[in-house]
Amino acid sequence: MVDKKTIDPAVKEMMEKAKADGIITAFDRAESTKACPIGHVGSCCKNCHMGPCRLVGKTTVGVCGATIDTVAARNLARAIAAGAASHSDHGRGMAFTLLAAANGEAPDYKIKDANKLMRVAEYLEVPTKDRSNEEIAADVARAALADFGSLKGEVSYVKRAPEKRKELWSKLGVTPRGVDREVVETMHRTHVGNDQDAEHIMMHAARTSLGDGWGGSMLSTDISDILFGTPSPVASRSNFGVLAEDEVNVVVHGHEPTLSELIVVAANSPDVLDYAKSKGAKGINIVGICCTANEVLMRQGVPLLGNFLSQELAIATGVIEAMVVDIQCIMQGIVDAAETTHTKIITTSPKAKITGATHIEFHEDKALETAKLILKTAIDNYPNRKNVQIPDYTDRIIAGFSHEYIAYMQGGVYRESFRPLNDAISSGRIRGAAGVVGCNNPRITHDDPHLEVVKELIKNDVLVVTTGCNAIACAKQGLLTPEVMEYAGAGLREVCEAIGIPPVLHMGSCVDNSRILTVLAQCVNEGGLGEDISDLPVAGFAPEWMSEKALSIGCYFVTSGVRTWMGGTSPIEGSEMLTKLVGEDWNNVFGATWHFEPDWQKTVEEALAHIDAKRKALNLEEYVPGKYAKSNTYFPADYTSDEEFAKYSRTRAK
Ligand code: NFS
Repeated sequence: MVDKKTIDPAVKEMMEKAKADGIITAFDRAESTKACPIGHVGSCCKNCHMGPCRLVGKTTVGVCGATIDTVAARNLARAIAAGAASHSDHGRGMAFTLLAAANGEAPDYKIKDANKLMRVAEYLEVPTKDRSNEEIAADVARAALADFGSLKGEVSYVKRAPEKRKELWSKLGVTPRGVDREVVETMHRTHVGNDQDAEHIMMHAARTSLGDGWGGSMLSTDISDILFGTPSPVASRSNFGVLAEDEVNVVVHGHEPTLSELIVVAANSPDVLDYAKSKGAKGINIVGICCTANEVLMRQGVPLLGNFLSQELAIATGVIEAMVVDIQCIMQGIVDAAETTHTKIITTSPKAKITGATHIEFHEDKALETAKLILKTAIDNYPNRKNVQIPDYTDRIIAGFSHEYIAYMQGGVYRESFRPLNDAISSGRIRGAAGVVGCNNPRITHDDPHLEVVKELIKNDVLVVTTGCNAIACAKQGLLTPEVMEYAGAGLREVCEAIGIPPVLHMGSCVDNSRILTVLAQCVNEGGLGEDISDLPVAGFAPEWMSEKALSIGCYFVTSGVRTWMGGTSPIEGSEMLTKLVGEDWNNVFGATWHFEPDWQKTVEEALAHIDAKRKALNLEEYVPGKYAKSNTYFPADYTSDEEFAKYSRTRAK
């Protein structure tokens, strides 16, 4: 059990209200449902009906003879395959939407970023000369769809990786061919009586995860940019205070921007607004939860209500007319929570229904019409509010740092490059960079390791890029604004002030972790920091992970060359061999290792030592803390303590 359930004051306030209203949340269920100690460490095999075999105590092999190492590797590989499938099936959906838009079958969608379309066409080898955007887009969509079950030797985007990394993957036989093929092969290999060598199983898990990162997820990000625009910095707000007392509140929750973008459009149409006013509301307030929130924040500035663990508590406010969900990270518990209030849970994806929810299926050919119907349902519900309470906490944020914008901000349209960033790293102004990403987990104090890891990194001059629920945690506690320089080390602060960026860059949703891969490849290709991603002084973190998608991300970070730490307990703790394989031996295979470590402080210490070792190997200038300080007046003595943090945090009552 965790000592504290959350550090977010708004979430705390809602927990009290939920308790009073009889709403049971994931926080409560995590307390009453003990994790199965055998499955939790990867030692339970249920891949056939001779079992499940629980490999514990004197039982060291399953009925078929499978060892604990084989069982743990099969479980991990299957989880990675499920994560890769989720990201990539989302990506496939985006490709189908682009195809429909290009063919005129989805009239409410347009090609918003023609420049990006041209760049993607080049990657996918689609001819562009003397062709209309629609013709190009249709071929781009077809090429993307073909990539999923590719007949070729490799997914198209592998070409975006540094030469050395591509050669390594090819030598190891892990270059992903197509994510469908890798996922299917994982399921095949892990069926009873098939691949029974842990190391061999994990090599294929690596290939599957690479199919996600450099295939499905990267395509998803690129196609979303073509359809809805490539993000650039946008200001917005976050936390429960974004809910409006006198407007119809609609929460978009899930992952695909296809629906949420259209809901934003519909909410601004005069007929819908007039209808809302006819019911006594002043307007319509769209806010987001989970990664769909990051998608519409980055492109439309839609405020963030909260991350994964806020979904049930949001309902407890009593002011949400509709929670509109599509796919992934949606707790079934929201339906029960909604029973106590007037909130309508509306499922929309043909792939995901929830018993007890209202299903209004969303199809691209009638996108705006469906979005309006959903909003009308929410508006009709506005007069039904009963017991309302909005926690009065909010903070300002700046989000929207796509890899394109990061290149642009370092030199403008004509001179965009990664040179200033690479130079800042070489000189030791910036010690290194880290991607901090991933979920919440009620078995870990909500948002606590997320924030501590980020604060400690920037204090130590490590530039942070963030996505997913970490990005939302940072947003809620004031870490996504330039003012957060107060927490940053002197060198990092100087660089960020010169470029005009915060030291924590919001890069989007979880599929947008592919943007981080692109940035890493661009840093290598810029020159001066080695020849491979594994040469860079960088690290990856998922401090509060829980989902299979997070395992796929962790695995592709590592197999792309980024040493990575996942918080909480280890899903492979049952196998010493497997723990050593990914945590030590993979350094000689992929040039990076993968760690599961509950002590966040230890993860940061190890990461800083790792960053320094990489700097040394590259013969970069020695990093000296405070070397670039103009004065130390802006260094709070110990701003990682709760008191100091409270002083500097701008999470406050409105
Ligand atoms: Ni990603 Fe985790 Fe979900 Fe987003 Fe949040 S829980 S793996 S961060 S919302 S996908």
